[in-house]
Amino acid sequence: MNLHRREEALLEEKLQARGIDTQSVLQQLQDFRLEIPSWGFMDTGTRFAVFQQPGIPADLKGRIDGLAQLRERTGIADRMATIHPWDYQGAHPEELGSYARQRGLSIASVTPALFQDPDFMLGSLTHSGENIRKKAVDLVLRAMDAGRRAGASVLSLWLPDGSDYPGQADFRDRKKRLLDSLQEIYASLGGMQMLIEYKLFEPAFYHTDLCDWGMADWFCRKLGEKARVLVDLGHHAQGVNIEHIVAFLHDDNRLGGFHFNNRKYADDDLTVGAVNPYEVFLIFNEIVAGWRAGLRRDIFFALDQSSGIKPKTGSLLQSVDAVHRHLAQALVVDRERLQKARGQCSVMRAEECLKEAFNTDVEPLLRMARRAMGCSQPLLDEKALDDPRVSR
Ligand code: PSV
Ligand code: MN
Repeated sequence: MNLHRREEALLEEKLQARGIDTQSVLQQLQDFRLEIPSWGFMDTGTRFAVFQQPGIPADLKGRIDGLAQLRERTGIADRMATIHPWDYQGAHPEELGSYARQRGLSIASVTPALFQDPDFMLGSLTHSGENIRKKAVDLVLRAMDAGRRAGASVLSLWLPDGSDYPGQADFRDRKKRLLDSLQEIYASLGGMQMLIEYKLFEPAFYHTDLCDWGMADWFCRKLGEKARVLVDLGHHAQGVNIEHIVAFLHDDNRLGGFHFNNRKYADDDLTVGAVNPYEVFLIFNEIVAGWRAGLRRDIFFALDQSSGIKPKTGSLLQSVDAVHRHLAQALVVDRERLQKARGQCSVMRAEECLKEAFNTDVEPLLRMARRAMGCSQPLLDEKALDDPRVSR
């Protein structure tokens, strides 16, 4: 037996002792799918400068080629989150959709970029000017139309709306206007689903119209079943317990999707688990627990990152790997023992159950899952670390 096979057999034995069926874990690792943001392949930076990287794809087709490389190495990254108008300029959405499909990939969601037009400086869907608000609604409808024609089934909304100074905005009026705008958009959804993302601050620094999960959920409930909350890990205040929010929303059928990244201070879109891998594990632990309890499985998992200083494809690979890894760790939690420890009010035993899973080296499981998915390349080899758009 070579070293890899020995490691795999050993882990299988270890899991058996925890009452965990390796085959079922492997199946769940293969069934999992992760969406990649097209903007993860674009140049980015800070508000001080944009750093240009060589060989950045000029259009969505080039970004889809990048996605094909991710799928080849990870098996699970096979769908693209797109942004309108950036990804759709000068292109036929249908053609973009079939370009993806020919490669075994898909365009899964569309987000309207409501944050660049100077007309939206003081608000988009919340703006006090009827014309401007209509312009924002039209932009969302156009994005939705383009996305739908490309095959997307999800309208993912994030608003830059907020104010910078006390007195500037009438909170109540903006709330009403936002509901009106969203209702108009919701009425055109057809078969699509709507995800509503919240964010604590930025670009606005005093108030944000959708600043937390409670507000996002309030709008979703007013709209209807097709609207659910999207949790972006970078969009909370310091120290907020995101896994608690996740469990709370999931339990109520309101958890629609994720934007995975990592924050240290604010929405800095660091690669997943770069600073706090335990948090990602704890989030997946709640999701897996919810799934075991029969809660809905159709959650849209996506990355939301765009590294300014790491090579693009390599850093996306790191994040896909981290997401898959922490899911695997959550799948090997000994839930019976955890339940028992909680029943005994043994804080120590309960915590140790989670730490045991987090400290399990799940690399052999990931390797087996990727092998079964026909991945032909190692996930993070020297080429991926050096990047210049990787390739073999
Ligand atoms: C801005 O914070 C942001 O990263 C949001 O998280 C959106 O998901 C994304 O941009 C695309 O609009
Ligand atoms: Mn996001």
